[in-house]
Amino acid sequence: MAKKEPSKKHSEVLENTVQAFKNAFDNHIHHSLARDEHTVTKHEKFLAVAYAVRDRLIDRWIKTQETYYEKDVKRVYYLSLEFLIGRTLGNSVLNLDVESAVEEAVAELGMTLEELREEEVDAGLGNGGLGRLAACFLDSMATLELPATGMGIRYEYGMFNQKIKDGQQEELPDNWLRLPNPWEIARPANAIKVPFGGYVVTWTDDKGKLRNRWETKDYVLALPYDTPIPGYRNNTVNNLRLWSAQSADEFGLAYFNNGDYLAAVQDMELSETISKVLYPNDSSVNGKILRLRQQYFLCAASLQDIVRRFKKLHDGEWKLFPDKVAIQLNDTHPAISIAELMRILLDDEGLEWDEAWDIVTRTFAYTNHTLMPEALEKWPVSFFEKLLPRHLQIIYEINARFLAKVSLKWPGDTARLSRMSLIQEGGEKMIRMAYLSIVGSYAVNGVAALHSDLLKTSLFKDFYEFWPEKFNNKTNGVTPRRWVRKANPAMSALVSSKIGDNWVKDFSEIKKLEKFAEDAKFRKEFMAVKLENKKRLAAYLKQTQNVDVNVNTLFDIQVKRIHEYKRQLLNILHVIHLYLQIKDGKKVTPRTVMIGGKSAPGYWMAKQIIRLANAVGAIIDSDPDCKGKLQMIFLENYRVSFAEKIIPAADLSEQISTSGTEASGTGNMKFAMNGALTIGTLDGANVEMREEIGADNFFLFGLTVEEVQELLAKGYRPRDFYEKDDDLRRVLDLINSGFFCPDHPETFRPIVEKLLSSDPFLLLADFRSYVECQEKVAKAYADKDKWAKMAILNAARMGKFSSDRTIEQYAKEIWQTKACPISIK
Ligand code: OX2
Repeated sequence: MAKKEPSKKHSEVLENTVQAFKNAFDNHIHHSLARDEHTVTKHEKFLAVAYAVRDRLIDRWIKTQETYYEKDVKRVYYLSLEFLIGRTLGNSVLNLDVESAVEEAVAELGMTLEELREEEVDAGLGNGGLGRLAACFLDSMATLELPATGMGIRYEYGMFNQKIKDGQQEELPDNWLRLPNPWEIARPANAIKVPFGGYVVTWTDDKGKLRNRWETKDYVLALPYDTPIPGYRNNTVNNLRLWSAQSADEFGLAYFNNGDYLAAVQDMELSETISKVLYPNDSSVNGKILRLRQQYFLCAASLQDIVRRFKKLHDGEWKLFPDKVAIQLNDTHPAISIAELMRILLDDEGLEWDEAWDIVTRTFAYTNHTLMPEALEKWPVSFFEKLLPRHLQIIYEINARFLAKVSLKWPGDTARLSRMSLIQEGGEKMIRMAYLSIVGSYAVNGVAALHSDLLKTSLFKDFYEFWPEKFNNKTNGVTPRRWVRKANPAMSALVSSKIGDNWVKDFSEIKKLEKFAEDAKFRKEFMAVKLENKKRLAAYLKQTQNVDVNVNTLFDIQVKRIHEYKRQLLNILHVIHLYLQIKDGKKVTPRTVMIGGKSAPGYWMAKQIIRLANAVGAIIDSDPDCKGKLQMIFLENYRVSFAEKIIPAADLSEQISTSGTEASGTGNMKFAMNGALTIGTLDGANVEMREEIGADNFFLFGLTVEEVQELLAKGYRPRDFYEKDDDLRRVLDLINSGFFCPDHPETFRPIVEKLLSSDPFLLLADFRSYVECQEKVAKAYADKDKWAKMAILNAARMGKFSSDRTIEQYAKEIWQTKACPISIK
């Protein structure tokens, strides 16, 4: 018998030459996709390229995970119900530094990389800012070589696709996994059992101590799917672990044994619905029990996984846990983790309460993303009784101990006790998830300076008085790799030709561009790039929505979720005002106003706003007087890959929320980085952007937070503004007259009625200031050269808003984690 070859450890990494990529495409077309050159489809070519790139990621991924393990580093786990990744191919190719090799090799397939990129479907596992922030953070954590893992849910259906039919939003399911997802690797061997329901058993251990145990027969399996997350031009490849729900074997077995086959299969389906669909609500809660199941499913699977990894190196050394693990809660959605870790430490590991609580409160940190009351999660106690009885006990105990401490500090202050209780009494008893998050975490942060201050003075005032040291700010950021380098290749090339390309890694270097604002030739080049980007968007709009836009007009863009507080309606009121100006024969600066974004399916008013935008757009379109002067377009199905085309083409970015309502905003940052000027209020991160960019290069309008609060306190009467402002009155009267919907003239009356009666977001109070500010914008745009200067200064002064800066602060000030460089040799 032939002697067995000694097994070779697979440690060599694949080559990145053009030839190596060509061979890899060939190989994947044949062996992974079972196609030949005659039968391979465009999409399969994309898959072959993606597999070839993935192979290279995997080499580094394995090495990264090995190194973390060998060095026994402190790890960060970023827990989030949403990761809005978008497409991956372009980003991976960029970060791996194989752009030119892949580009050249792809030519062999008769395609360009750009064409192939269009084949990829977005991974739309998030609603908006919160989910996209998580995706930017993954990119930054890998780029900064931090030992970090993202954990979330692998929804079978992501954010719905928006169709505009007869001017109204329709939702279509996003069946993104119908086509194979080349980036993920299933790990069924690492599946985890997640219990639900059942009851709590109290028992006595051999030392005579009373202990608790959660018992149930109801389990769901959590299957991990891993996606590699490469850093920018280092060897780090971190992991994004998404859990998919599958029925646990034993679950259906009883039925199978009883011979009721169909009932068994039905029950299996029930458990699999947990990861079926993303709840499409941004900044508002959904009180459905399935959503609570999703949340616990993520928490239970993630915590078991985290604990298992810790025990591999440190079994029994529980005191070490906070030195090896930091868990960041992306809003309160994964807050049950706090109770889950307590349950594991108390019931499974046998720790005492004080020991366990000390570990928990040195492990978790919580990020708050909103002040909006409708987004503050509260779960009925009855849901917990049904689904998570042991966690309910634990939360009661946490609450009792916490309130005892509060009452020591403020004896007899019962009002404060009931305000601060984790349990809201009066009416149906509810668990306040934000309070659980604060009590169970060692750090609590807001996402922009203003927002973090408002947390301390309003929403969490009592908690701030009790634990001032827990509260801190981490101003959001976005990754310059995706949002400048990838989305805007032409501007990136121009910038790099002047200041080198290290800004992609160290975005503070973008400041070097400032001096070129004074260079007339550069200004021309910069605006030529903008024009190219506008043409690229125009071509895409023609192809997808069959609309013609004039690229020589001011591109005035507002893209984000549709929400009353974001005030798309104020934007529309201004457009109607411009329309009336044109009808009066006044001269206007030619503009193309674009509004895009999804409404939550059940949010009636947001849907009316979409409808109004489309109706006004259609009237303007049909009016020859407006030709070449004014156009309004609703951008259908706004999503990450669309944003990458829209944002580089903008001249003006609309960031017009009522002061005090938008926690940060991140779209605002993406626009400014790409050389758009902002018209905005002093809200969220706009405040800090304006500080950096300079007041002269920012179009500010509207009431400040203090003025808003004052106006509301003295009794806001929107009708007063209507009565004293002729332009405003004309606009509202025109809507009310049915002009924009002649067949059903009553359609938009509820919008006007709400504005005149309550107007909770103060559109009427800010209208005059907004219109005047827009006049300044129009004037400024007429002076092309001056505008170019301002645009360059905007791009050049956005260094602070890289998510690398944000993540550096999280790592240093919250997580206490350090970079762990990876060597592939
Ligand atoms: C969003 C906030 O509305 C937005 O202001 C912020 O920029 C983003 O989170 C990232 O921090 N759901 N989405 C948000 O908050 C919640 C809750």
